[in-house]
Amino acid sequence: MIRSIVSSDRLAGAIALVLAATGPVLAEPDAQALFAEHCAACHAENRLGGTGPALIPETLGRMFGPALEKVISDGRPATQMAGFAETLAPEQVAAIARYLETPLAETPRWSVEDANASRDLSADYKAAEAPVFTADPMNITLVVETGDHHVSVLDGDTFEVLDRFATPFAVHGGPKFSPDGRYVFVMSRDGWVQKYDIWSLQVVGQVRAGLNSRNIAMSGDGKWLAVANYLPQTLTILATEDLGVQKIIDVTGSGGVPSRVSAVYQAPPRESFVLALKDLPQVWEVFYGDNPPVQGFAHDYRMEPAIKTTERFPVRKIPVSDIMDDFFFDLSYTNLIGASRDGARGLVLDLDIGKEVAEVDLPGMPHLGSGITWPWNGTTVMATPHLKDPAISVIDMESWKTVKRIETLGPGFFMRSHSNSPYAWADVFFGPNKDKMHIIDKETLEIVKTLDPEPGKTVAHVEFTKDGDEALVSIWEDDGAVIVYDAKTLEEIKRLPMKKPSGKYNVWNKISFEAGTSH
Ligand code: DHE
Repeated sequence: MIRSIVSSDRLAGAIALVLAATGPVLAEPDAQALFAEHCAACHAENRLGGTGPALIPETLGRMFGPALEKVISDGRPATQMAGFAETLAPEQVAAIARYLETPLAETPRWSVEDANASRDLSADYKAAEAPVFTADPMNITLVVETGDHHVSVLDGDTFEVLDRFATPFAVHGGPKFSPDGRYVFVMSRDGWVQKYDIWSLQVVGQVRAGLNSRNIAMSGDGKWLAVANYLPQTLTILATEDLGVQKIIDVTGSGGVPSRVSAVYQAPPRESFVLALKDLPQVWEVFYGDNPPVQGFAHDYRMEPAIKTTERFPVRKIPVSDIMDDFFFDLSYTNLIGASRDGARGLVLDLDIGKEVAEVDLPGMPHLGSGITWPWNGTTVMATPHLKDPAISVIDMESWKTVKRIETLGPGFFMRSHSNSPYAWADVFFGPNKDKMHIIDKETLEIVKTLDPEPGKTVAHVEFTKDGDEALVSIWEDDGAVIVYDAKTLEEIKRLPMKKPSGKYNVWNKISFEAGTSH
């Protein structure tokens, strides 16, 4: 009896050995084990990221299927991601890709302690007493290069690259400057917030504020940075001084329903951050000032719970008739326009009284975050592109009526202008005319010129220099460029090679809340 057990054990062992030797042929690849062996050292066993980015559907964005398999096989140029084509069979690569596309079983937590433990302040950083360059610090322009995850720091007069620093993986949204323009903060989709000292041209440090984040907003006093998160469903408040986590606010409605935060916006005159929520018909306002304005606001709000003055970062919850996304604020930060969930209209919310006061006709999924304003015919107009409509809507901000719909060569993503420029620039991000850039006369509301800087290549996003004399345009390709145009003659002045340059951000235009740029 004993003999037979031993011999059957031996048999099982022999079968196991044969299976192991011929594994890829006889059995389905064990994706989890492959991940643990080849990927977890950088991306963490739980896939939430380590030195490499988080690998979960929420952070992979549009990198699915063959695109994901290609990165696993070939690696990513100019990053630490090596290719595994030599080590892994194609079916093993495919199995890992499917595993990465699978949502996590449980929503992970990210506590104040977790976030603070991730904080990494550079030991080499030494704050300079004054800018270490002769360029005008107010005319520095940053270029986010998503091709190899870097930011280039440009002298806005000579367009010389003063520095180029590595960022966390996949930066999204506009970097936010301290009110004096000295420091800038950038955020990656997997929740890392990096602080950079422009005067010293050095990275100060970074902290992981969330696991899957949307964007950041700077408080008017420069003390706090708010981070909007999808995962977990929270708002993280960081101290800008040392990147320490001050508070993580759970975003839940009545009945405990959690909501992702689509975006957080700064509202300096209100001393608040305003939150767009993805899953709740509410707009949240989080006050950071020392005296939250309870008295002035108390009469008409259906607040839940009531603001307590002793609480740090108290929350006001404003119920709205529909889920609202992608906000645009008037210059006084009293009214906000949000896109309705059906992408067909804009809702105007008066933040002072906490009520919707108008509806704006905005079919075709407006991209309000790119909206800009300018004075026109005795009123102020706001112009926004549409992600699903080849048109730009121009809205009167007093009557909230559409003044004009400007037909374009395709749906656009970004718009920009400058108070010293007679023109508004609008890209055509989607479709066959993605290589075009429209120039709109701000008075006649007509397209006066369409630029075609590099046929066949995506041309997008514009930023002006401090005085508005030049406009910088991205050739949004891996081997792309930033083209500098004379903003008056519309002639090309210079072409700077860049790796998939996306957004560009001029210090002065951002900290002075220039009307021609998004905030
Ligand atoms: Fe963005 C800004 C949301 C896809 C590049 N994008 C923003 C902002 C929001 C937003 C709310 C304003 C935040 C801020 O600057 O503080 N973006 C969204 C989406 O919901 C959307 C459609 C889907 C998503 O996957 O998140 C989306 N965005 C994209 C892209 O695919 C873009 C083109 C490439 C990328 O890098 O992901 C892109 N978004 C940008 C850029 C800005 C931005 C460059 C900053 C523009 C600026 O001038 O301030």
